[in-house]
Amino acid sequence: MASASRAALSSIPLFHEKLLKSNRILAVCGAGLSAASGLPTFRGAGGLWRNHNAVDLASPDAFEADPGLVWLFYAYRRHMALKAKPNPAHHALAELARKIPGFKCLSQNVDNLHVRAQHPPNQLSLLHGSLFSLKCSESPQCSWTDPLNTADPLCPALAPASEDSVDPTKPLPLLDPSKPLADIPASELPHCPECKTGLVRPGVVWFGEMLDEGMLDEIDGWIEKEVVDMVLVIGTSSFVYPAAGYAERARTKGRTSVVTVNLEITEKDWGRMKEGDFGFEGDAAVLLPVLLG
Ligand code: BV8
Repeated sequence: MASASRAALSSIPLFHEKLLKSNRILAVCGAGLSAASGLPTFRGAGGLWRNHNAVDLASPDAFEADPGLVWLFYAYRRHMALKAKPNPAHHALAELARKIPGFKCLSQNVDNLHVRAQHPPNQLSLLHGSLFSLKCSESPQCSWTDPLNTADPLCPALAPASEDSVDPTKPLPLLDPSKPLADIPASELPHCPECKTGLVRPGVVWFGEMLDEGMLDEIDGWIEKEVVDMVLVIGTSSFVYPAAGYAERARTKGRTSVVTVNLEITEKDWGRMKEGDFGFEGDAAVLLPVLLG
């Protein structure tokens, strides 16, 4: 099938026309949304953390094998996210939610920046949890959680992850792969205050872990309830499932516009777009206020 013309696919006036007629909009957001806030993405340059692939550290096995290393990785990301600020893209999405009750935002990001941009909570689903929620690693046997913990550092042993470099243009000392990382014994990591035996872990969804079933059912129900007029796919490589599957799941042939907002849109991406879809290449923090404003 001939792909739609590039001019139509990237036309802001045509996009605005469709937006005006849209009552049910779904957004699927990824790390690119927070790039302008200074937070590294997973597969871009930021994909590596001290020669470790971020994806390898985000797993129960990695935590089991070396909880100290995984906690340093998360303590570093907590520290960076606390220093970061929501950018105009987060605010544009929050503004859209206030304007359109039928707008629902799904985010893969765990940096809490949507919440800090005052995104209406009933129109936001954090698919992969949050860096700032804590839970017991013995869950579900132990139900202890701390929904919002912003301690930085979380404990003395993790202080190296909160040390800023004297020269702000230099990476954190912790990131210097030439500097060996101190081995942190589990005894120096926070333990569950309820069961006393389990280690505290970040309240994020790791690879190989189920997402919250109640949240998944609620999203499925929302998609199936009525036609979705528009799906905004913002700053994501659409690599991780089930998040990556929502755009096509929500598409009703001939009715739903899938709108890609990404720093890089490849020829393959353009070729996959259908009549009525849109593609806008650039920084989400620059594009979203123009598109949604
Ligand atoms: C699940 C939280 C059911 C933690 C994350 C084997 C066993 C089990 C499951 C699987 C398996 N094989 C495959 C799977 C499924 C697996 C999966 O998808 N794997 C991938 C690697 C193929 N999924 C799961 O495991 C999920 N659970 O399926 O449960 C199950 C359970 C057991 C057994 C069977 C099935 C759980 C996945 C959740 C993992 N947790 N995060 C943490 O953050 O540390 S994932 C994490 O990585 C993010 O949350 C996000 O989802 C993903 C990174 O993707 P992006 O956000 O898109 O970021 P990326 O860097 O890739 O791309 C950035 C994009 O932005 C780029 O396109 C770039 O061009 C663009 N960009 C950059 N700058 C800008 C920009 N765009 C605009 N403006 C800019 N300025």
